[in-house]
Amino acid sequence: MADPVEVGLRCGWFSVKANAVGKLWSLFFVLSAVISVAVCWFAPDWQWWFPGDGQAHSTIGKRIDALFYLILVIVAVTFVATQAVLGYVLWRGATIKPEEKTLFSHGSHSLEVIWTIVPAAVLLFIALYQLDVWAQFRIKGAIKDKNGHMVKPEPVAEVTARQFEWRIRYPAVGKPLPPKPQPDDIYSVNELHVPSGRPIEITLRTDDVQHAFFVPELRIKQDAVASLEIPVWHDVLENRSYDMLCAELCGWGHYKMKAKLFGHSQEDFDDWKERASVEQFDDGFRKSIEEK
Ligand SMILES: [Cu+2]
Repeated sequence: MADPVEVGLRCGWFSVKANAVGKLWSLFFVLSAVISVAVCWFAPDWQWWFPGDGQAHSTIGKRIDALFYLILVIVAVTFVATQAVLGYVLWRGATIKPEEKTLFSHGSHSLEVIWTIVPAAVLLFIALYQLDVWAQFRIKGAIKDKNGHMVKPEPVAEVTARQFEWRIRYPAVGKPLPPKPQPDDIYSVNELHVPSGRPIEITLRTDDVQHAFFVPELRIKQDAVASLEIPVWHDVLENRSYDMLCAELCGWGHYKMKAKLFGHSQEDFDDWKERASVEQFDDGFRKSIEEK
């Protein structure tokens, strides 16, 4: 038969060890919440959040970022509260005295009602709150410019994805974008030029497999689906270039579909089109005749 003194000592040792492990877990859960919040707080300054300089460069992109931050705050508050309760319970369990009574619970009806209704209300709030952003992203009649005015986006180009490049068709200078190719259309490859400061529309197509038009800094992403012509609208708030990518694994050369989107002032856009048109239709012969 085991010596009762020895058994008592052994239980004491185990309970000291269990208490230490309990405290360790408690600190782990609390610290993980503290570290997560600290990282979230500083991440935008460290540019860990979003590509480029961390800012959205389109009106819809700014709204999408605002939604992201709203959801992040809701999730962060829930996470911190959960971790704090978990840490407290573990700490309390690890430091409870042998003479204290342990609390046994077989569930609480009120608590269950609360933690069902509160998340449902939060989800309903997010669903209703984001309706306006979704409408601007997907419903043409709801597009607003940077000043909040309803506008009709101007069709500027047809963007056709193909393995493995972007072919872009613009109308001739001074003409609207024709639905079908015309002899005087202007073409570019892997360079999309658009006027900045107002909503524009591109028609997205694919010649072969499924691709995805993605401009991370504008927060614009749209699949290009075979046999469909999909209108994509957005504005570009600055006159500069942005990475334009394919976000669908479309084949062995998918990595090559890295292109550029250029935002121009109206004047620079018109100049670019003029130059592109002259360059495209110059056969070298006509120019030499004109020079003589
Ligand atoms: Cu691709």
